Amino acid sequence: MSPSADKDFSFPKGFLWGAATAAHQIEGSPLADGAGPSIWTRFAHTPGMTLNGDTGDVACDHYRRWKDDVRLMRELGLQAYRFSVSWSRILPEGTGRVNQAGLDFYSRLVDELLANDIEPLLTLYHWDLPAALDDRGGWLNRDCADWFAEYGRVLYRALDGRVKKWVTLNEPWVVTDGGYLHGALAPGHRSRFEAPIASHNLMRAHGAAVQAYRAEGAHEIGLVVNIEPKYPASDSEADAAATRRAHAYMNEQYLHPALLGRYPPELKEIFGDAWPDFPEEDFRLIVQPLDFVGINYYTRSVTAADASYPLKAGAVRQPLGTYTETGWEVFPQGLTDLLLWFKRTYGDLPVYITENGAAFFDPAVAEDGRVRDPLRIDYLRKHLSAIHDAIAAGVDIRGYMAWSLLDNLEWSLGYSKRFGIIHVNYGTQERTPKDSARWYSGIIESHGRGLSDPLPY
Ligand code: PNW
Repeated sequence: MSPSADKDFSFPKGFLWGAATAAHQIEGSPLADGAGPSIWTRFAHTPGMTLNGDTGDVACDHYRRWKDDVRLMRELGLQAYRFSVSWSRILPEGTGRVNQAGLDFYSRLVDELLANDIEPLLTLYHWDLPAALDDRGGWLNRDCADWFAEYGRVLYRALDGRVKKWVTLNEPWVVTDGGYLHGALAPGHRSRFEAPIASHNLMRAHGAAVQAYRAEGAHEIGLVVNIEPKYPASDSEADAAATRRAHAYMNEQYLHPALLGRYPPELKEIFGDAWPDFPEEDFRLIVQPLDFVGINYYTRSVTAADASYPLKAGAVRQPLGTYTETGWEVFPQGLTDLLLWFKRTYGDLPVYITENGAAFFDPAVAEDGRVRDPLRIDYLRKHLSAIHDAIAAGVDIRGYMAWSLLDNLEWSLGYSKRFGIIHVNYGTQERTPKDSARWYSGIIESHGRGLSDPLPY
């Protein structure tokens, strides 16, 4: 479980070591060069929606500093970089007219990555829907499947020769739970009735984009989900049932339709009269063969029944647990458990860990130029060890992307949470690799063997 000196940390040949970001969280300049607004630009500019009114207008200024950022990746020895494309830079109205300048930005970025031997993993949708499409109902409109496939096609045609790993959606669960059920994320709706419709349409859009890829593309495409194991808080019947529901809601709601062509029965129980009977033919669109699944892992939850709130059973705080700045328990064993569950349930599909990391309180850049973040090193090390355990148990894991390359905009929490392995000074935009980045760089260089070395502090 925990890294230890006597363990042989060999990782499969070709295992890819990288880091991840998302467009809205790092780019800034959201309306530059003919881009249209996204729902996140609107949301952040609505009073009260984000902490301190923080917006993505500047973020990490990556839109202008991309070349320096690729140089930093190279200096750290990253082999892969997962990023997302902002849909409304490519199609300012969401469909129709293509904005060449937007396409050029990503095309240059991809060229620069390849010139530095860094493999691009491109995510089509990391939450920044074009505002023009939200005006047409956004993910509540069934046409979104066609809109998304059209957008995908533009990118496949422009980049598939150079980008070989594609992701349709990042975390449909967060899009729906945050955007349509609880309203903490754009577009900020709160409706038990909208949530299942948005979820279902996201999955139809995923299916349509994969279908379009098979016609245009020659490499690999997959789906990225955030999942976390649910453990019952006690051995009571009620907690067991709540745990089953929580598991279906977060872990099976998207993987079941995408890989098995059906929803878990608990969803009807959870949503009650808000759960529609979806047309059978929709599942034929949704269940497309995938080349891989991306798993984003941050935490677990210990689940207790909560009669007043059946939609989201209460997560029980662990008195002896270690918690990150976002209030998530550090629980590496959960990642091994989850990966084994994935293999048992869905079979031998290749898996990438497409996000894993933690926000901790980091000290300022010290006089010697270092940012000492031992808790983050400990977090990454234990999770890499947990991944190694899953590989040893036969799960086909092909790579690991640390979240995140840079400190960045944590959505409605603004700039208050730092997940980066590289520190960003938001006043000067100066980047400083934290101790965790230097440590990770050594792990990459040793292809994981360095996990058994003593920690550098
Ligand atoms: C992911 N949850 O979001 C996103 O893909 C990133 O953009 C984000 O910055 C990162 O994790 C850190 O938050 C999540 O509540 C948000 O389970 C919420 C959850 C999971 C992932």
